[in-house]
Amino acid sequence: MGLFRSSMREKHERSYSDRELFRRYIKRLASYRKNIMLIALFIVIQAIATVALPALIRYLTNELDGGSPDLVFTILAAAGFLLLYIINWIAFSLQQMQSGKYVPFFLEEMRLDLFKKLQEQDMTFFDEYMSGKLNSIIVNDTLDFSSTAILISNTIGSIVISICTLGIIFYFNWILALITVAAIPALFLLMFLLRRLAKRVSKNYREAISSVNSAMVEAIEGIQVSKSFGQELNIVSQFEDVNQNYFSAWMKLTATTHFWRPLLNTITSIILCLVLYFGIDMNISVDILIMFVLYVQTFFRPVLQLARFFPELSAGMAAFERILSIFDSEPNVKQKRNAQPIDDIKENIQFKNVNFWYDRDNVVFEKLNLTIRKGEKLAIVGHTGSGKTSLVSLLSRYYEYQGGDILIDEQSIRNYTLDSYRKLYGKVEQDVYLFPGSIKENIRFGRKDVTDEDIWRVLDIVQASEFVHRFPNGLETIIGSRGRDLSVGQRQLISFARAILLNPKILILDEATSSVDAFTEAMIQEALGKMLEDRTAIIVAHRLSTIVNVDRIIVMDNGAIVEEGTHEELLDLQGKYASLYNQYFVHQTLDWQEQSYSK
Ligand code: M5T
Ligand code: MG
Repeated sequence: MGLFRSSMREKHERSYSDRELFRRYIKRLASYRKNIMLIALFIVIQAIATVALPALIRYLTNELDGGSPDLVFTILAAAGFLLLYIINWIAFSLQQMQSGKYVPFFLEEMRLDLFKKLQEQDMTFFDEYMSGKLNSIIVNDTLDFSSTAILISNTIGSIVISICTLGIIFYFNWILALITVAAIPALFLLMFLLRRLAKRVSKNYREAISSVNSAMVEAIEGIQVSKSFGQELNIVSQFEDVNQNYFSAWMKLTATTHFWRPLLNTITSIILCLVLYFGIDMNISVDILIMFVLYVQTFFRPVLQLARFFPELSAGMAAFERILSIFDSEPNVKQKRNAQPIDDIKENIQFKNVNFWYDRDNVVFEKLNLTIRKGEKLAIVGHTGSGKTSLVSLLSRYYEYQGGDILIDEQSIRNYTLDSYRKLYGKVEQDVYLFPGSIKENIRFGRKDVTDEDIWRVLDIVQASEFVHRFPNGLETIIGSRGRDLSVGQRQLISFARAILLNPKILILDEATSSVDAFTEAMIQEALGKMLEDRTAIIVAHRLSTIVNVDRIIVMDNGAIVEEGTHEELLDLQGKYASLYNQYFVHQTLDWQEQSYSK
């Protein structure tokens, strides 16, 4: 499957026993028991009206047999029919109305719960779940699962109809009644056995549709890369594979869930033939025989519904299993039960013998030690992949570390409430993400107490008010997803403003490697100077202009801090920093640029 192979990988998967699934299913439905009972009641009313019909027909046949009926009788009989149909119709409409109210509610509640659960997760979860798959669970699986929500009501209704019909036919002729029920045990056994197959094919189907979603999302995310490499056709053909896989999973699902329908109809027909044959053989009266034939049909309709219960439930459960796997994903990053709030840093931040890995096979930090004083401006430099982003991600509690501890004022950061802890930080990510919406909303980011003046003030601080003013709609300018309508530098300034608005005690900046033009560079530099005032700042630095101005630079190599000091001190060391400087940073000095232009 080439590029999309990983989108077809289902990690984080859990499986549940049928019992466990059913228990959780019932629990989920518990708060809707009133609706379920009401729907079942309307089904039962329909059932009674339906069950009464053959009896009425039998009565009529009996009367007609005796000679020409009088007018009153005919009118009464017609009225009886009409009444039964009207009752049926009203009960059916009420049942539909109830389902129409409750199923969307059920769906909405489940989607909301899932969405909340996603927000609780830390980054490990999002590294493992592709966004396409999550999208598929929240949109498709919940929709399919919610269709099982009325399964229970249908089943209750069906049980009641079957029992009523059974009682009536046994009352009239127990031999014919026995013939009628003879096939039932076999039918149920078949359906019970089918449930595993149904669950398996449904599960494959769900995985296939989620792969299509993931592939679609990844392909759109990567569209620029595909275009720049002229690989659009190649991507299409790889998508075709994923799509083909979905197609065959779908075919299997349809085949499994539908092949038994004609089978069940055949069984009903055979039973009908047998009832007719033995009925005639036993010489029973025509009216009873007609009634019996009608009751066999009335009886089998709910039985078919009941028999479908297992395969339908299993198919729904395949969706439910995926939904539960999200509900049951416990975030790794958790606050301790008696966690305390924190509102400022008094002394320092300490990394003590911190061990960390994303993946057990690739350890990022082993016994990492670092102390950052309050108010210090610290720069982290190092080759790509040396662990700079990982260090600040740990501090932001995106990931849980596996060994050692990170302390603020001698207290483990795990002892602080997550909410208050995260409020200490303002963070500008390496890969700036802006939401599709107005510039104002992106900076304000949900905070209600922020006025336009506040926003202009932070835009001033980060030197961005000028370009925002130039947009005809100013703060209300709508930017595309990921901020596509802005230049890279502009996006960065907006994300600076967003971070500064929070007035954080600690500012974390993961500079993007992409170089901006000299003018923006100067703007960012000036913005930075103001942003860092009176704060503790940790900057993953890619710009010379940033590193020369900080209090201390640490040099990372392969997950370890190998050197530290100021720019001059480190240059004098003639070690790792000096070589990094000569590789990266020297190109950014004015001297170097003047030299190279004059050549
Ligand atoms: C440090 C690995 C990566 C590297 C090491 C983000 C991330 C990193 N890694 C993972 O296995 N999974 C992940 O999700 O961790 O990576 P880093 O901290 O991102 O490095 P950096 O910030 O110094 O690099 P750069 O390129 O941003 O300058 O071995 O494989
Ligand atoms: Mg990085």
